[in-house]
Amino acid sequence: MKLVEVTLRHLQMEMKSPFSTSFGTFQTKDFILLEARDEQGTVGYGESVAFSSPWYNEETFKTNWHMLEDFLIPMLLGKELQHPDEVNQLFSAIRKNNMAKSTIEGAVWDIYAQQTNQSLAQALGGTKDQIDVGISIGIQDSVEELIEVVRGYVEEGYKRIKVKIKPGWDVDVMRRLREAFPDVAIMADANSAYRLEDVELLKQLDAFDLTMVEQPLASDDIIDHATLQKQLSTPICLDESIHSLEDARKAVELGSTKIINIKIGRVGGLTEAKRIHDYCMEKGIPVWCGGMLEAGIGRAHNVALTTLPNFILPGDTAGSSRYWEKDIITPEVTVDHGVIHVPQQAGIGYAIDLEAVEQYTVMKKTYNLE
Ligand code: OSB
Ligand code: MG
Repeated sequence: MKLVEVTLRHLQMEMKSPFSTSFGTFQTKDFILLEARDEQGTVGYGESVAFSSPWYNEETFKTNWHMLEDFLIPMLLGKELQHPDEVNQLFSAIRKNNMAKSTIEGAVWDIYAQQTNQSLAQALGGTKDQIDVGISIGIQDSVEELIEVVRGYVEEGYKRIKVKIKPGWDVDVMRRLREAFPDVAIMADANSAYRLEDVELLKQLDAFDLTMVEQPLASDDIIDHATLQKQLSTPICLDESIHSLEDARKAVELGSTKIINIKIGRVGGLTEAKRIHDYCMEKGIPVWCGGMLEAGIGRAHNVALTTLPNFILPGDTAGSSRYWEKDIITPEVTVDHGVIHVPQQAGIGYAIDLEAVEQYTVMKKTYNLE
């Protein structure tokens, strides 16, 4: 396989409803859709999960464009590859910028799966033909509204409800949610809104039988999380702190995390995501697939990754219609009683909807060999 042409598009899509976290609110999504063509004419797609502001991590839509245009695309154009894992190795010469790396690595995996006549799930070593999914719910204006929103998704069959918390929207919210839904799997995601000094407050969450609390402390921390975990009975799950297999190993060895949220973009691509999965499986650490409010291409990649056997807990990969009036793939990703049926065709198993893509395109640029 050898890439001969890459096109970057700036897509802009409006979310059906705003999504609020402890660090900010999302309404309009600006992101990069990457199309790569190899010398045999096979076309693969990748989606950047970087947001337009550096709130979740340091990357942005624009830093990803810069990294792709000035470094990553030139490194891959014309390069003969036997296997997508080689991309991870090649890119190790460039520090961080994991979401940018993942954007083009994902397209290479897509091409590889098509050319070896396997679904992306099979190409990754996936074993499931359906995956269990949960849903992540942003901070609402009132607890009453939150309960109504949760009720709707519980009725749709989502297998786990995650709610965002932040100081002032935490213990009381979780108490009332647990009272309203005594038997539902519920978890909380703080997106780094607390400090170790908040331990007494965080300990109060132990009363609500939460499946886990996600990333309570700083995004670059694995030391204080270990100290906190010793005082909590609720398992801690790290998200922002884990960028690589090495990060995962250190966090697990320190006891900073009992569960890991794997996001393909955050760890630099599917190859690294699979390595973290394999390591966690060996260590008895369950993993699940996180979400970045993806459009269809990123969502399809999440579906494929989640078919690996240690994705034991339901992920955040909800159906397309939870986010978008119209997604950029056909069919859209649909959830049936909390389950996504994994497509079996070669490649990602969802076709790009070029008409929708054109509609959302703000700008595009093509890069050729030579
Ligand atoms: O921390 O998992 C997160 C959305 C934006 C940024 C960070 C996170 C999230 C979510 C939503 O929780 C997951 C999704 O539905 O895609
Ligand atoms: Mg999170």
